[in-house]
Amino acid sequence: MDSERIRIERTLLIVKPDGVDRRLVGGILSRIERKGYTIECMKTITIDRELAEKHYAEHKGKPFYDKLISYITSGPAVVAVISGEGCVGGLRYLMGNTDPLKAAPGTIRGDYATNVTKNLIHGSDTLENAEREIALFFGGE
Ligand code: DAT
Ligand code: MG
Repeated sequence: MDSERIRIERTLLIVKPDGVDRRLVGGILSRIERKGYTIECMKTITIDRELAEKHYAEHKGKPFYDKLISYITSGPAVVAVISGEGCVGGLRYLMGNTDPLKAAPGTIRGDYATNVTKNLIHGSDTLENAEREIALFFGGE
């Protein structure tokens, strides 16, 4: 076995408000666990504007920014730290394209969503952002 390939990572998962509202949390977590990843910790919170703006700071000024912030703060979301081998990229692959209409069938967004704003799920895009986002949502816990 090539043990050098095994790199255990951590990433931040958010099941966004429409995922909670549509009762898709269990189905989404089930796919992530079935892949082989571990739910390290998890909570349901309504993300406030200040936290949302920190989380999505890189998108400030973009045409979809206001819609994104009002959507992510619109109701309860489930936030979790996921761990496992290569899970930063691995979770992104399970999620599918940002635009659910371009996401392949078999991916979470491809199977359960149609709208680019209500795209159900967030996963950190780099190791560096994963650590930043985990600190933002779970710092001090
Ligand atoms: P991802 O969530 O796949 O990492 P992103 O970081 O580029 O995508 O964008 C963050 C969120 O912003 C995304 O989940 C949905 C929204 N968004 C991105 N591009 C958009 C667009 N062109 N129109 C509307 N919303 C968009
Ligand atoms: Mg992103």
